[in-house]
Amino acid sequence: MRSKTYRAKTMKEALTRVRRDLGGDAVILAAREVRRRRLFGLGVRALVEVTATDQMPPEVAASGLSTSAAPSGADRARPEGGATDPVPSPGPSPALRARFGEPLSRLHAMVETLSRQGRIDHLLPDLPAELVPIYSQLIESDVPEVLARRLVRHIDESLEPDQFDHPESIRAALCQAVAECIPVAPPIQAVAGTRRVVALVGPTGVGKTTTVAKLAANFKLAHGARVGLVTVDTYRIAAVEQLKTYAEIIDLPLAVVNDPSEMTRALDELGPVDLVFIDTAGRSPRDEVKIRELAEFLLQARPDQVHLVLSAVAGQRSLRAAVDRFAMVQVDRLILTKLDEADSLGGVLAVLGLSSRPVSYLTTGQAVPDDIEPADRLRLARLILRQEELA
Ligand SMILES: Nc1nc2c(ncn2[C@@H]2O[C@H](COP(=O)(O)OP(=O)(O)O)[C@@H](O)[C@H]2O)c(=O)[nH]1
Ligand SMILES: [Mg+2]
Repeated sequence: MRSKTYRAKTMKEALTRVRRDLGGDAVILAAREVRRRRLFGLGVRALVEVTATDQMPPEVAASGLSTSAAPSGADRARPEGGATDPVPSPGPSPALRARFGEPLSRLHAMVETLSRQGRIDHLLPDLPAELVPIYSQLIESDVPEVLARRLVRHIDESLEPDQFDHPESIRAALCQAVAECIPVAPPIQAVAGTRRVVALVGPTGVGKTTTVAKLAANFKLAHGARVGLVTVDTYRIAAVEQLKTYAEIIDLPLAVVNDPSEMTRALDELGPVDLVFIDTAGRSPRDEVKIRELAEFLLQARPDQVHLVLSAVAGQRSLRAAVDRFAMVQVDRLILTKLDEADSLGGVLAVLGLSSRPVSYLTTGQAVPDDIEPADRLRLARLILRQEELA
């Protein structure tokens, strides 16, 4: 048994779609006129909304409005032979179960569906049935409720009535709506003969050093750019060693800066390079003093771009904390790491709205230099919605 809501410009059109979809025995559960504000406030459009089900137990069907003009309400039909059936005691007889078992279980399923729908109706009155699974999918992907509601409302307003019949149109509209929430930036440009300085900042362990290595290797090997590295990650000896190892493998000059006053000299010592990547120490978003210290280093380096590195594995709360605290450093872009490890990406979507900075790169594994790609809003939207797997 299926129950669906249809929207059309006229009642005739709605009933035609009900019959075509659910068959001649379809029963109308509700019909009403809905007024929808058009996008960008371009007036109001009136639509007819009809909720119908394809079949019902006879006694329930008789209380509804059927497209095949079944009697309603008072004219309640008895189930065939119902008057002569003995009243079972204490439980239903096998004969009775055989007769009513299936309609009753269907009725039960319908009540379940309506009750689930009821919960969503409470939050989203007027949401067409076709969009209920979309809302559920967003919630399951950890998209915050407020954002999920905004997205389904947007889809509801932007779809034409006949598109509600096509799940692929709904999926495409959802993907588009999510993609529109994701600002992206073009990849870093290396211009021969002009020194560009790019710094990566972010909490500890999110993948800054690995991402610097991926970017540096790609720019040198794939684009033939002259690349230099600077590390201010001097809190942990191992962290400097980590970048040194990459610098040796990729064959790049590396400067270690222990104090902001050494920055200008260190940059000059790299020689004629087109791109400098600055790797920084991971700062706990709670550690305001260290983030100020980081700001000092960056003030001296005068980077062309600062990318805040965020791990997709982090919970929404820590992502928000990182965005808030690193706002003290002038962040221009976001890099999302560890997409391969994240169970869901809905939290990332919420944080993108909060930060309003565009995403520059996505990283998808530990392999240097392969597991990195320039951010693509449709790809990220499909990943968030699980319409696509990481290759
Ligand atoms: N699965 C996965 N692991 C990553 C990714 N990027 C970095 N890592 C791993 O995360 C760990 C911390 O990375 P690191 O670059 O040292 O982080 P940092 O402290 O921010 O510099 C290392 O084990 C990396 O291999 C990624 O995209 N996916
Ligand atoms: Mg590091």
